[in-house]
Amino acid sequence: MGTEEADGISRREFLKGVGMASGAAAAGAGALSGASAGEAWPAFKPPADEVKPRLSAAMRPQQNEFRNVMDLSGLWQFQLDPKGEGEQAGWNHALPSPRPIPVPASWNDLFDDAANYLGNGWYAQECWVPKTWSGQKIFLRVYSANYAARVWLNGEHVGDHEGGHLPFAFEISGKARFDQPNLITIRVENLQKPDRVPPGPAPGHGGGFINSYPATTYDFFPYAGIHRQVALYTCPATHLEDVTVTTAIDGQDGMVKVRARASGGWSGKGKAELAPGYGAAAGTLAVDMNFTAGEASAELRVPSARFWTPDHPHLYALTISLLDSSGAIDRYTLEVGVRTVEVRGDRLLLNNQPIVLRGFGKHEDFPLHGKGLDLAQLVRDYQLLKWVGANAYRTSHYPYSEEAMELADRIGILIIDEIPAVGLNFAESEETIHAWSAMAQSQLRDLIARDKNHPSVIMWSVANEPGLGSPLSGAPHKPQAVAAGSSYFHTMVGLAHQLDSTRPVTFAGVQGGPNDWLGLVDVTSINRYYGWYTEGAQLEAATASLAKDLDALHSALAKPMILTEFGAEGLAGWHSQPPEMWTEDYQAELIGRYLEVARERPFMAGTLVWCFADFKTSQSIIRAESLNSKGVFTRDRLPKRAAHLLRSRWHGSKPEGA
Ligand code: GCB
Repeated sequence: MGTEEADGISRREFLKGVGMASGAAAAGAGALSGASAGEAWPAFKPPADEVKPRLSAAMRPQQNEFRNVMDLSGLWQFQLDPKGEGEQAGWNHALPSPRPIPVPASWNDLFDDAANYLGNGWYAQECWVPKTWSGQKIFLRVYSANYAARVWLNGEHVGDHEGGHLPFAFEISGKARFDQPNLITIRVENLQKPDRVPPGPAPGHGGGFINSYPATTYDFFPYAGIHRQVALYTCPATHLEDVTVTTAIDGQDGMVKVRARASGGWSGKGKAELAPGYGAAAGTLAVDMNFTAGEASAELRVPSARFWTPDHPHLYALTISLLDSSGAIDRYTLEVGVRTVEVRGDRLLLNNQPIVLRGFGKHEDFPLHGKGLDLAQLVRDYQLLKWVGANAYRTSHYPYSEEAMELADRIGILIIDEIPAVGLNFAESEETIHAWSAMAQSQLRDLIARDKNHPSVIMWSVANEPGLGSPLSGAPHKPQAVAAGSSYFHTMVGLAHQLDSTRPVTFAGVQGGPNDWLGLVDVTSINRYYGWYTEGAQLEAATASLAKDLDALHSALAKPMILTEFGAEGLAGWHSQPPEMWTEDYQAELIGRYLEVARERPFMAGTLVWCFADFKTSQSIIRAESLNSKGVFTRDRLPKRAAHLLRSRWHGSKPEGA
């Protein structure tokens, strides 16, 4: 749930508010408050870094005959800096008393003194750069560091980045040495700052999410550290800086449209080749490209194309080459799925057919690794998604790894791809909201730049449960806060459409939140907890409220609708008959009833259970074992009763079946 404590509301008021809220949200559904986008609210400016083109961090490094990648995953040196003295004391040259740490991994589960630590953590690693790389452009890429990083090479500052979950890169050509090892130092800082996205609790409201410790505005543990790989990579002096692929369907044929950008405004010849399957020799279909002032585009017609669907996730291999008189000078290959996504009336269409998303909200979360990339866990999770009959999930509440996206393309999972805008409360000060908007716009640009070519990505989500204070209290919405949120969504949805006209945009709305904001997106996504946070133990009343709420929203907004969250805590091994709250039986019963309400409504384009697996949270009075136990799998991925129920409902359902 939302940001009650951040809004200065005590636990007692929160619980009272929840009690008062029975049916309040349902009764309010359908009523637009009248505050329109931007009303009484100054328009948001783009962040300052938008004026310069983004560095090629978005293009995932790859190894081929022109490009190199050196993955620096492994044991690094590590030191906490609770006094914040490292920079002044010259730790960028050497850590005074380091211990070993794996990269990637969160630091929290590894060292007792780092468990709840908020502050700076320093990483250091030495590496050789091969002489054969001289003359090429060399970059240092950090695939994700939560939540801010400062980077040095051989003691020299090379760049800063704020925000977790997305890659960033700095050019180090001319700085890397070839005759001795290079020292990379990265200072990671995980403070919960109120003006960041995601924000920490506002000053004076230190309790965070229901007095959680460490205090957060959101309901997951603030794992920190270098969460994904660190790599050095190269590009030739003239190289591809960006490739955008969009696809269309023309009868039986697929159309693959490619736009590419070469560095330095380069002009010359290029080639786009499409091979029938990943790993097949290139060259089955080819078209010439002409780069002028760095830009080129091309279109390939794929006769009798195999269209990408979750059941048949067929991928083609697209290779773009830059050519000079001697032949190729750079090359980049990516997997392409030919498919279309469209919102038509109140239906969501994939390849012109209605599609219903069946799946979950997830987390990147696992014991010991925390939010650190764990490929074994990723593969297992996707096996379990298939086992349970899911075809989709939302990357709640931040972007997941590039491998997660790649695997979703390959095995056929649809993704609602979300920026880390969780815990935003539009009753905060104007200054804070402007800071959020700038950071969220930047994150949206980075996310779309990184993930735009994945067929698995079906829509962008620009926030989770933006709030106005205490959403369930039934208190009237403050018009100024509604207007601030409307302006935020107006800006974010407009930006997403401008950057990618091929996918719908949404956000996951909180129960009791204003409908004005939902009116600004393409697909109505709502999180609902009737039967848990409201009308607990009363499943008849809960499902009646749900049905009323869905119908009212549909008649007000007339768009496809997705339940992006619903669920109940199910403590593994707890049972009761009749089903009582906190048992596996109650969890399964509630989920089953929600699915029935959704199935009766053709405008329902998806049911995403909250959530896939139990996950770690900060400590608080509502999270036993510091876990949110709404997973249908345990944290170590064992199925609860709800998982079996979902498997029996979802397996073999038709694409349009809930
Ligand atoms: C929500 C949030 C999610 C929480 C969930 C809960 O609405 O979006 O982050 O974990 O509720 O279980 O309270």
